[in-house]
Amino acid sequence: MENLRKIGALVALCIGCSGVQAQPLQTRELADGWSFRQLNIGAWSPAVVPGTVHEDLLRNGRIEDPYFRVNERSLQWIDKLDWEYRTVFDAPESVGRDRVELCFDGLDTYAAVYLNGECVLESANMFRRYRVDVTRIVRPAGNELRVVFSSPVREGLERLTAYGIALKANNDQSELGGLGPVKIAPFNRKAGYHFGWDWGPRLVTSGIWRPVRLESWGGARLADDYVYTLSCDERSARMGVDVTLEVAAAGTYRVDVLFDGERVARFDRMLGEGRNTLSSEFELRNPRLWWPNGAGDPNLYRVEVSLSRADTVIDRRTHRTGVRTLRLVQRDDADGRGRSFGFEVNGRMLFMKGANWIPSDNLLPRVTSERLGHLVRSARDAHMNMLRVWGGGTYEDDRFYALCDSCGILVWQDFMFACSNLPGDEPFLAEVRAEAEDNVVRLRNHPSIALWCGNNEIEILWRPWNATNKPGMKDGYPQEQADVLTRAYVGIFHELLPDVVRRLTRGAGYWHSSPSPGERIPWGSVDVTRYGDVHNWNVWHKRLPFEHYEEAVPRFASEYGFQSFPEMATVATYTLPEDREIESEVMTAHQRSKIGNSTILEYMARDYRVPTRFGDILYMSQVLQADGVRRGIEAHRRGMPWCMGSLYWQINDCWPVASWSSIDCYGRWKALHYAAARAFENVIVSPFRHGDTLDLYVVSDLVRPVTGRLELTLLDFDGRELGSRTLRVKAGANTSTLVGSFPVSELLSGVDRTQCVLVCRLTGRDVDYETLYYFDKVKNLRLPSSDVHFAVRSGGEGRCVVELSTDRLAKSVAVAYNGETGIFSDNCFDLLPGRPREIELRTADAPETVLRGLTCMTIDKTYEMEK
Ligand code: BMA
Repeated sequence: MENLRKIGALVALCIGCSGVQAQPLQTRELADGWSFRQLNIGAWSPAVVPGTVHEDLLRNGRIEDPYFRVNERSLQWIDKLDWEYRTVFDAPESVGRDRVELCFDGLDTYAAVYLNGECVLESANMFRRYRVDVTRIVRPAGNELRVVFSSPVREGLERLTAYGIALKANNDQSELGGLGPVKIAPFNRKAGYHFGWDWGPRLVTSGIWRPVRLESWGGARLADDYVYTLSCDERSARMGVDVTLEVAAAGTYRVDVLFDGERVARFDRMLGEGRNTLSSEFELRNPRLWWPNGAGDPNLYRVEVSLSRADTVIDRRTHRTGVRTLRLVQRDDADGRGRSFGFEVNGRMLFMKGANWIPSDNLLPRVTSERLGHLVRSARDAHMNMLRVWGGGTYEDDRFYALCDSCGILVWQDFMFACSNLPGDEPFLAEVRAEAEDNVVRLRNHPSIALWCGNNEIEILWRPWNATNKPGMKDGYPQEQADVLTRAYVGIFHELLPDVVRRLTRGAGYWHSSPSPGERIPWGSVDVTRYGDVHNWNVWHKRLPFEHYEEAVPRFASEYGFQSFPEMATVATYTLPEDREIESEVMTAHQRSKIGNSTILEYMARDYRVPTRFGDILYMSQVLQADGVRRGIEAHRRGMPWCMGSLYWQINDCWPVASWSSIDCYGRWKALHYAAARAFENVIVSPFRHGDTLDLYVVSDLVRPVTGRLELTLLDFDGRELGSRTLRVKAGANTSTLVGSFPVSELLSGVDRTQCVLVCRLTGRDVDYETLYYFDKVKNLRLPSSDVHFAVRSGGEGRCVVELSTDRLAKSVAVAYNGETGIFSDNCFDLLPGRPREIELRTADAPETVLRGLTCMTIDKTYEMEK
């Protein structure tokens, strides 16, 4: 279908006495009529743009689903070949225009573009947008557009040879890719995870992965506008706006800037050919500030910029932005032994609650707006206010940041570098510079962007400021090569990238690496829990118990986490029944951490018991992950204001796999996501035991103190009350407060600790929160056999309400509808006798149908199997 969009409803007009032809810019999406084939070989097959070679092969029935069983292994030939795409299009609107441009929002990765046989672009960076002047070449009809992709593997190998120094990239699964030990990922400006990761397959894609279009314009066009907050409070805001025009024909132009429908700037200027930037400031009275989720509303304003010539609007840009100030605050501690690390929004320090974000598919164009929307809304619904877009993936689509803007989710934005050292030759640096400029400009209007961060884990691996080569990635390099690579590191992360952020934003924050104790602080020279941000992998990679989270509370936890398997409904999509053993070939192909299964089982044996049935192991792994990561979240929040952020690794998946995610690749919430939603509420009660003492904390992110009653009730597993006490509580605003401390023996007063639970419930003006505390590990509890009962009623259009009740304590109840667990409003919680609970299910099915399809898992059921 032809898609011709006219900017403004106007046709070409000849206005007044100026005699100037003013025509609106016209955009033609080039999404149709594409076909593809291996370069110069065989017949053309239909293709979809945006897309990738892998998707087109799949759609044409030439390969099998790469995510099914071990199919990935037999698809490694695709990245060794060259491919070509072509389409033919008409462009009558281009006739007589000053400028016609071919615009690519993303080419993955090594592409040569030919229009009517002429090479108009050669690209080598999937993260950049390209705009090519084709005025001379385009015709009114029958244009042939051809894009040739050369093998990213061959290109990577050529770059490695030219550079002459091998680079380390542990996550590059080169063996699987048929390259033996040779790592090429760091030489390409292409998503690192495409080469494999410890949660992802190796599928090295090529393709026109983002939209392509033709823009025809006369006179000038709006290249960009940047609207920013200089200062603001509830009474007024001082704003700035920079509008950049691309002028093809010198002349007089008018630019109007509308903010929330009101004109806030008008420029009437005589402009010369080339780029022109016009700047202005304006005031807003009583602005509705943009607040992160939980701190207020994420208010957005509509910005409209129009460009006119001779009274005709020839180009228009609209978007939404927010009014807010944001600072990364780092202050030296009074004792000189540390430095704070926290985010201040609109003058208020906010605790960052959230997770790390990876790309949502290996075949990126498959990530629909629905999938993105579901994930970002799931972050919001779990009371998160920050996502970290991790450096081994991609700079996300505009849609993602728009969703974050409207959900109040701040974005810690890594530049796309992760876990490898990097070349520092001029062509590479030129790509990095262009990519950084392009993405900073593309994303800087989003109020959600909180911080630009140079890279993921390269500083900690490379240790540029440490005198010796050990320990670290430098190991094995002769000194002169190590010096070259250190120079490359410093050049990119301490010069080039901060310079781009400084030049192209009004004061956006830059942090050179995550994790880092701070600018040029050698690793090992300070206690990292006192400085900067921390990736705490002592739990999991070093197998320390979950209690370690409580002992090592950092200033900002930007990564920590634990794996689980996806639920059975997800496992069923990539396995056959005979694969359903966790050590089967197929299950291990969907478990990319070499220590994955053994680590899960080791921790499971410590705190729970390892069930024998496959489905029970999947379930138990989720219960374990939820409990472990929740402990981390609560430890970080109790550590407020010393600690000001807790981002677990990781919220999403890129394919069906065992991983650290809290939502699987089909959008199903794991037990962790439900647990995170409870642990990230604005006000929580958090019990913490040390020795024979149980401390009770109230952690609050609210602006005013919390006053209320904290009821502590000891119950046995049949629901009988064994004791209770009530505390009047006053907890500080925006901090963590110890509200009570009790000897465990006093709380238990003779009751067997394996047969009771302490219900801690805080009620008050802004709060109604309940949490349960057990006095022993779950494996030691004498869990009774529970009998969970369901009742279902309609919850209005498209929803059912499921009421759960039980006769005895039901631990970690995971309700499933037609075998699916991660689709309820809440799930995987402990259910107490006499305390029914309601959860919601989005479904068009009738309540009676839903009732018939409900089942549930509980810990006691998995234990019973072993009896
Ligand atoms: C972190 C991440 C990823 C990795 C994860 C789990 O450090 O940055 O590299 O997937 O650990 O190992």
